[in-house]
Amino acid sequence: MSAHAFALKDLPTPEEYNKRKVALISGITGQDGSYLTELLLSKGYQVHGIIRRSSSFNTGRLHHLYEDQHERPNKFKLHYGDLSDSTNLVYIIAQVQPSEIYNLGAQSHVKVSFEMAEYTGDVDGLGTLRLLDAVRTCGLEKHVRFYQASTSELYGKVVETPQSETTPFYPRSPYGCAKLYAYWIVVNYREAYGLYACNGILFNHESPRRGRTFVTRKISRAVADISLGKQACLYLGNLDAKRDWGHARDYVEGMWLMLQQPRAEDFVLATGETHPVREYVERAFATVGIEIEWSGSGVDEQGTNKQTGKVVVKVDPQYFRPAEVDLLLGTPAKAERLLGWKRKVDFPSLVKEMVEADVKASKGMVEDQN
Ligand code: NDP
Ligand code: GDR
Repeated sequence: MSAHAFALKDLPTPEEYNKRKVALISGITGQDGSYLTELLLSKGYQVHGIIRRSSSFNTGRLHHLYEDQHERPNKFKLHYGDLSDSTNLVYIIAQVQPSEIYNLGAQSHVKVSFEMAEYTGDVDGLGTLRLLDAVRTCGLEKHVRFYQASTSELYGKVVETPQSETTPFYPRSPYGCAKLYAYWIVVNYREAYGLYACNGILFNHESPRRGRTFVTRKISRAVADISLGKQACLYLGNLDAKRDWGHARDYVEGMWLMLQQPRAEDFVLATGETHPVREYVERAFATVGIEIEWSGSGVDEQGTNKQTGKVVVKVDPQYFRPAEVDLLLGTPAKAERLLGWKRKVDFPSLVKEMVEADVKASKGMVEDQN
C-alpha cells in the first residue's frame, strides 16, 4: 500500500480488484476512444471517460453510446477533466477506482504540434506523468493496469525498417518528442513502482471516425464532396510520405489485449505494409470512378482540367511540416506471437470504407461520424 495521503483504504488484493472490470479512458471523445468504449462495453466493462469542457459539441463520436447511458447509468459515465489538471485527475481516479486506465488523450496532430509545441509537451508528455502520479496518489499502483497511447512517430527519421519494439527512436516533431517522454515515464514507473503499464506503439490507424484534418479523412471527405459537386480542388502537402495504415477498430482490440497479459510489456501494432499518400489519393478517387491529374494547368473554377476533363489535385506548401517523417513501416510480429493479435482490415478495404462512409454522410443519408 502506498504511503500517500490520499491512498484509498481497504482495497481488495490486486487480483480481486482486477476482476471488477472498470475502465477509465482519457481521450474518450476521439477516434480510438469511441471504438474502445464500444469494445469494452461489449465485454461487460463499466466504462468511464474523461471529457473536456468545450463551448461546442465534442461528444459526436459517442452519441450512439451516450443515449444508452440513460438506460444503463452504471455502465457508462463521462467526467469533466483535463490532462493538464492534476487535482482533477486524482479526484476522478479516487471516485472511479478503475481496474484499467487507457491514456488516449492528447493533442494528436503532428503539424499542429509545431505551432503549439509547449502545449503539446504539457498534455502529451507531462499529462501522462500526471495520470500515472494520480494512480500512485490514490495508492492504486499495484492494482491498476495502465495503457499508454505511444506512437510510430517515435521512430521519426528512418534508422531501420521494418520498425519494431527494439528499433531506436528519433522523433521529428514536438508531438513525437512529447510522446517520447511519455513512453519513457511509463517504462520508468513500471520498473520503479511495479505498475502494470504498457506502451502500445501504434502505427497510423484510420476509420470513418478519423478527425477531418488527418490526411486520409481529409482525402475521403474531399473525394465525396467532389463526386457530389460540392467541392472543386483538393489541396494537399507531401504526397510522397509513406505510412503503415490500419483500421482503428482492429487496433483498439490490441490495446485491450495488452492489458490482459500475465506481465506488462510494450508492443507494436502495425500492418507490415506501407503506402504513399499519393496512392491513398488515387485509390480514393478510383472508388467513385473519378480520374485525377496532379497539379494540372488550365484548370477551371470547378477544379477540372478543361482539356482532359480530369479533377486536379494540387500541392499546397502550407501543409508541409518543418521536419517530416518520410517512411513508417512496422512489424506486428511480437503482438501476433504473444497477444494473438491480427489486423483484419487491409488497405484497399480501409480506403473504400472511408470513402463510402463520407459519400453517404455528404449526401445526408447518415449522420457524420465525426
Ligand atoms: P484524436 O485526436 O481523435 O483524440 C484525441 C483525444 O484526446 C480527444 O478525445 C481529445 O478531446 C482528447 N484531448 C486532447 N487534449 C486533451 C487534454 N488536454 N486533456 C484531456 N483530453 C484531451 O486521437 P486518436 O483517437 O486518433 O488517437 C488516440 C491516441 O492515440 C492519441 O494519444 C494519439 O496521439 C495516439 N495515437 C494515434 C494514432 C492514430 O493513428 N490514430 C497512432 C498512434 C498513436 P477533444 O475531443 O475534446 O478534442
Ligand atoms: P501523421 O498523420 O502525421 O502520420 O500522424 P497525418 O494524417 O496528419 O499525416 C500523414 C502524412 O500525410 C502527409 N500529408 C498531409 N497530412 C495532413 N494532415 N494534411 C495534408 O493536407 C497532408 N498532405 C500530405 C503528412 O505530411 C504526413 O506525412 C498521425 C496522428 O494520428 C498521430 O497522432 C499518430 O501518432 C501518428 O499518425 C501515428
